[in-house]
Amino acid sequence: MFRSKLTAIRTYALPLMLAATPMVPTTTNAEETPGYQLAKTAFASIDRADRGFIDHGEYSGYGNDVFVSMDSDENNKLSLAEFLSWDYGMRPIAQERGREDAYETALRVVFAFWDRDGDGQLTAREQRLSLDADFRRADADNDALLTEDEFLLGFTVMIALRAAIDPAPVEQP
Ligand SMILES: [Ca+2]
Ligand SMILES: [Ca+2]
Ligand SMILES: [Ca+2]
Repeated sequence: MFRSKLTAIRTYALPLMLAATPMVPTTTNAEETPGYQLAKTAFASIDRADRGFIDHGEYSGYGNDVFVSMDSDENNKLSLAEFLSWDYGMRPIAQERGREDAYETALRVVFAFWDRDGDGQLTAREQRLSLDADFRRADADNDALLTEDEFLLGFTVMIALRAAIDPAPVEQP
C-alpha cells in the first residue's frame, strides 16, 4: 500500500504521506525492524548527555552536524545530490531489500518539503526551520523535550525513511 503512495508523491505531500503511515503500536513486531533499530540508534546519538530525552540544544547541534557533514563542497547549502548522500545505515538495508528506490524517493520528498523557496538548494536556515517544526510536531506533551517514544512515533523524517525501508506488512483479510 505504501509503495504505491510513494510513487504518487508530489512536492509538499509529506503530511499526506505521513497520514498514510499507520501508527504502529509499540507492542507489535515493528520493534524488530531494522528501521526501528536505526531510529533508536539515531535517538541515542542525539541524546549526547544520555538522559533518555533530547532537548532542543542537543537536537539543533545534531542538525548542524548533519548539515556540515552533508555539505561536501562547503558552500553552506545542500544540493539534492548532497542531501541524497545522507546515510546513517539505512541505505545499505534499503539496497539489501530492494527498497532503494523507495528510500531515495522518501529523501527526495523530504528535500522538496524542506526547500521552502523551491530553488533546489537547502540552506542551513531552511533545514533548521523544518527540523524545528518537526521537533514541535513530535513533542506530543509539549514540554520542549523529546522522549524516545516521542521521537520514534513523531519524528517526521525518520518515519518517512523507516516507512520506505520497512513497508507496512500486507494486511490479512
Ligand atoms: Ca553544498
Ligand atoms: Ca532553498
Ligand atoms: Ca515531550
